[in-house]
Amino acid sequence: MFISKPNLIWKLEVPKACISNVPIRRSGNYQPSIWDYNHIQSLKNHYSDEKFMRRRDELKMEVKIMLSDRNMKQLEQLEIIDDLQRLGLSYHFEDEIYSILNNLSDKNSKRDNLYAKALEFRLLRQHGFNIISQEIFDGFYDNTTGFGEIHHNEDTKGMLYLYEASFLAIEGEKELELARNLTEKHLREYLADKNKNDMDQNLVELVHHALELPLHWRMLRLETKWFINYYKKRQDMMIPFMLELATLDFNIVQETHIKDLKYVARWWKETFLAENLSFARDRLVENFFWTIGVNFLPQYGYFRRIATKVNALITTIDDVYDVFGTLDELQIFTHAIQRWNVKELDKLPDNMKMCYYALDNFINQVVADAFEEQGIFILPYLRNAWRDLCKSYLREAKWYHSQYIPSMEEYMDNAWISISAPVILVHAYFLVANPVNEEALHYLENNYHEIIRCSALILRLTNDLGTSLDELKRGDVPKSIQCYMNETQVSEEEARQYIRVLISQTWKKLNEAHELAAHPFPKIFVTCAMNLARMAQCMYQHGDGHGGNNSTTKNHIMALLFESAPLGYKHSSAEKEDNSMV
Ligand code: 0FV
Ligand code: MN
Ligand code: MN
Ligand code: MN
Ligand code: MN
Repeated sequence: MFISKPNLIWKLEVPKACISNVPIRRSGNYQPSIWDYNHIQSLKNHYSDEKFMRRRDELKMEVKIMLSDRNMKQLEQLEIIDDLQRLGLSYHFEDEIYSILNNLSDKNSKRDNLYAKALEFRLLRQHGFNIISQEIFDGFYDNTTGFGEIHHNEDTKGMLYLYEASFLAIEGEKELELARNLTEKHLREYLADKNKNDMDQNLVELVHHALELPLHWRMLRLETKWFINYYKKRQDMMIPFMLELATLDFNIVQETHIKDLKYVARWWKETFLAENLSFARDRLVENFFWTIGVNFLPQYGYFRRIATKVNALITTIDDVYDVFGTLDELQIFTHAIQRWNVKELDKLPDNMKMCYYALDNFINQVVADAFEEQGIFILPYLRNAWRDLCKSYLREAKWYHSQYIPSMEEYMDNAWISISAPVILVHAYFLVANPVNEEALHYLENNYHEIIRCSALILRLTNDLGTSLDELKRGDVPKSIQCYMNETQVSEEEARQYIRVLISQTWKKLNEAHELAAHPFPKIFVTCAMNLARMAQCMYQHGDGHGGNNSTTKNHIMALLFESAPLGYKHSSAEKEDNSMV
């Protein structure tokens, strides 16, 4: 077989150190921010009025009454839970949902249709119930014919739900892997069907959406915005008060997000980092968008504010290493961070000093807040995470400057740290856990927990798929795709396919880590870690959604932050003023 030779595009010239003491620096070629500071600060509040809160409480009560109806069929209850989750409302009904699912799992249900089984399986797994896939699909799966029988029935809805359920698999669940392949094939054929016009258009749309990205990998808030619209069209299977609640709740929560955004935009302006480190990405709104993906819940405003600062500092310091610094400077900077010693900064350019100070000030403030709030001293944990990150950045810088191409293993070993997920999640832990747990601290220090590692791997691999071509053009270390090509002599497309397989496998490990992490981590932290992986899928699905000013991210940000969900005829006064940015 002919194996195409990899195209060694990453072997670019490394600029010679200096000419007359002025270092030659790379350029990130990053475009300025597309978001206007004054516009952000001028955004108006529409949903703070008491009447909206009162209406929301009434509607919540209606849902609670519905969920407690003992005459409702179990399948109907499951469908409502699924809808509540997709509508972004489940956080209001956690106790009710838990109690319904808990009663189910005791009963070891005997559902006779695939759709119902798959839905039940997905919901139970999502909520951490220990459920064995072989058992639940017993009767549909056969050791010799696999899921072959159902293919015959052309049960597309069942296929779709089994497809979505298959993403909850953990390693070694062979039948779910087969199920995924089989259902995906069926669903693709279904979409390719020429008689599409005669088909149920709502189902067509849902299948299309699922094949674009499975539900389990989706960023919840964008799914909510999409699903509200979809739900509206589902006339016969739509409960009007749930639609009204979802719409109203989306808009109320959006306003708390806007408040957080205004705050972080002011902070960012006051750091002057964008002006003084003009080579770096000025991506405050995008950095904030990540935090909504990780935790959108309205009561976690402090989380989003601090997490946005973390993201902004990461994005800037990553560019110091990848674009701006000479190897000498980066060594000095890294050393100063290792010892947390300002005196070592003397020889550095002023903007790198500023960067150090911005980081130091930021950490000190978070440490002071935590001390005031919980009486704990978290400085060592935060500093330690940044030390690890900077060390991994320096390692890549050394590879780049010596034109070294690491093996895949060597690369990955460093790359899950250099993608910054450990820094993000160590901070996240202290921002959501109250009180902190001694055992959890151990997994944040010298021995990152599996849930952090898996989330980090997905962030790294999706980032490499989305950003590596631009990175190589500007001059950067070979990323996973290139390391793999170099090691195995496969083509770029084959290497990309391999990375996609790795991502799928890592999701299975992440699903398993989700169970493992339930002790000692609080549920909200585990959710944040999973959501970081989901956010990565969202950001890098169509190229570099973070740094590249791409229109997908712009549209997503518009939909979540600057465009409200249209209410029906009620309360329309709140929508008169348009917040749109463009
Ligand atoms: C850097 O991107 C960057 F912004 C990261 C690490 C994405 C995730 C971070 C945030 C949530 C802010 P880039 O592709 O330049 O990262 P690498 O590690 O490939 O240089
Ligand atoms: Mn970079
Ligand atoms: Mn980097
Ligand atoms: Mn990258
Ligand atoms: Mn989309």
